Amino acid sequence: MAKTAFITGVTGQDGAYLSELLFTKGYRVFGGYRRTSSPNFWRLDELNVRNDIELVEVDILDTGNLIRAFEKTKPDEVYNLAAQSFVAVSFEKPVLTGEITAIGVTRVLEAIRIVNPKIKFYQASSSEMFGKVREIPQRESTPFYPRSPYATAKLYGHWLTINYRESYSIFGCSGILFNHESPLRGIEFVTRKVSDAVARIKLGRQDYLEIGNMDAKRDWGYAKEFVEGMWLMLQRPEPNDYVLATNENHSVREFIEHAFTYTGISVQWKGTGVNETGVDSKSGKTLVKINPKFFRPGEVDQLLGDYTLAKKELGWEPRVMFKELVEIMVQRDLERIQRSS
Ligand code: NAP
Ligand code: F7E
Repeated sequence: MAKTAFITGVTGQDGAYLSELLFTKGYRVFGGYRRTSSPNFWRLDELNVRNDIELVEVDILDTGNLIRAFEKTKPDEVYNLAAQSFVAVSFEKPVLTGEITAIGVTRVLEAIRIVNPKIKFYQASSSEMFGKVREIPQRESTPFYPRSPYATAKLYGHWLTINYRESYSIFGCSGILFNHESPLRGIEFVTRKVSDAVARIKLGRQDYLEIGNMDAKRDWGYAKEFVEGMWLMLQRPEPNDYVLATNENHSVREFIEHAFTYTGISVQWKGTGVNETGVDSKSGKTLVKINPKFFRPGEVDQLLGDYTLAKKELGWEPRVMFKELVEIMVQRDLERIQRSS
């Protein structure tokens, strides 16, 4: 019989790709989305999955709401992707971030425990939990050192998943996912902000890009592949926690350089600190400026993941690496912007 999955946060980047993946595996997919005056289904439309998902209004701030949703839909698997996921906003809204990203996990796990403790559970943990990194590269056993209210909230959800596994035998897996990006990434995250701005600059719709700390390094992978790892975790005989990463890291600066290079523009860096600019090496036109408003009170300087365990136990490994990822994103933004003219 076909399996049933419930995805919280189905309107987000990963929710869209995970739905698409689960349909290829014959699942019935219930998608939890929160009520707003104008729900945002653009990602589901881009992947053409909106009509196949059975959409259910669910807010992870409300336990009763979750209990009723699981009672009605009777899922075999729950993927908890809902979160206030933007690190910068977590410094502005630390309490709300805690309510959604940390306590939200308790609400989902309690609903599972009450409705049917045999439901398999995936928790979207994050490489941000490694923060001020204690070892390089980071693996499942690396000690955590969160550097933001977001990372601290994720750490709570991570340990709670382990706690419910040990206390109530709930099949709970925590995926410690390093940054994963795609053309469906929210525009506020640095990769998509850059791919969109570079495409606009190339097409003459924007003059320059304003950016924060260009020296931060991230291990950036492709979201479409990372959701495969989420599903694989729930198919194992025993639950466990896994790092998913590419084991390569690059700076924000490199991301910008390669994005411009892909469009045929070569960037040259001039000046230092907040006065640094990126200029078009042919025309001398300023293309990149630093704006300190994008600096964070606490920064994660570098992340690099070791996915050995996922490769060994799940047979998962990344295929799309840095340069191809940048190109996929810039290309899609060029097409989008051209279409919208
Ligand atoms: P995303 O695009 O920001 O999506 C987050 C989702 O959560 C959206 O659907 C959002 O709904 C929903 N949401 C927020 N508050 C909610 C609430 N109170 N009740 C119900 N739904 C709520 O994030 P993503 O990139 O797909 O990431 C998926 C998950 O993985 C998140 O938990 C994120 O923290 C985690 N994660 C992401 C990465 C990454 O690199 N992408 C890495 C590690 C972990 P709206 O559309 O209504 O805002
Ligand atoms: O920042 C720097 C910024 O916001 C990456 C989330 O999915 O991945 C994501 O968190 C880096 C940081 O992602 C700008 O300071 C410079 O060092 O794209 P980001 P993130 O903070 O790494 C993890 C794994 C998650 O779990 C999160 O949910 O880029 N940066 N200039 C900038 N960042 C942004 N957003 N905007 C800038 O202008």
